[in-house]
Amino acid sequence: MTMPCKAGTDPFMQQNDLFSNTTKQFFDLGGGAEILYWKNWMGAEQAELMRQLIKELPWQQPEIRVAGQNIAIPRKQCWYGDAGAQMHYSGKTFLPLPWSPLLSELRARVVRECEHDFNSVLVNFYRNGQDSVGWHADDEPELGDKPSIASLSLGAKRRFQIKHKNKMLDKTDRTRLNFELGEGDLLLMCGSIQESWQHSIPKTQKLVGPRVNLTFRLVHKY
Ligand SMILES: O=C(O)CCC(=O)C(=O)O
Ligand SMILES: [Mn+2]
Repeated sequence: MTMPCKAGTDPFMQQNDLFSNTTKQFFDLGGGAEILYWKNWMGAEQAELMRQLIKELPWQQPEIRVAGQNIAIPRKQCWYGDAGAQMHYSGKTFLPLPWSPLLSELRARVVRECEHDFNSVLVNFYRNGQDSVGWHADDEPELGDKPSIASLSLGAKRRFQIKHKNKMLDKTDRTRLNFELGEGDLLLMCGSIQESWQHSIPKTQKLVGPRVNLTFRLVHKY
């Protein structure tokens, strides 16, 4: 069953909250692929939250196998979740760390806002412009059909690019979108987006500060 970003969301709605800087926008990418985007979802507290996460999380830089070689991923990361919410990618299994009070509270806030359930979070730490994540879709089998994934970005703004998997379609403007994500922005990907689109955070030569991104996911246990 296709799970829309939010039942009854008007595709053209743009809603400004008078009491905060948050702006909410809905993007219908066609074919059932959807994005909900809350710019400035989190206020000034986001900077302190990022500092705390950078200081307290047990960051790792795992190696993955690319073209027959072991290569360290170009960023640091941690995986937290309910017991059994394991992730597999690039031939590796990642066991979740148990929720810390801070991450657990953050999950509750994201679940409430997105109206979707999440039992795990992948936390990525981009130290500078040379850290990145290549083109990919979050389409691991344990995420099930049409997974909803909520992405919270703290710290420096970085370009989040999305493109259609169909290379012919990708040649037209309509099938590429960029978001500058950081400083407390929240973005929810849902519907068929992981089937037909890919996303990435490219490296940049610009001098950029640290950024922490948290992608909340619902892992189906086997
Ligand atoms: O850092 C981001 O905004 C994206 C991270 C991402 O795509 C992932 O962890 O799968
Ligand atoms: Mn991703």
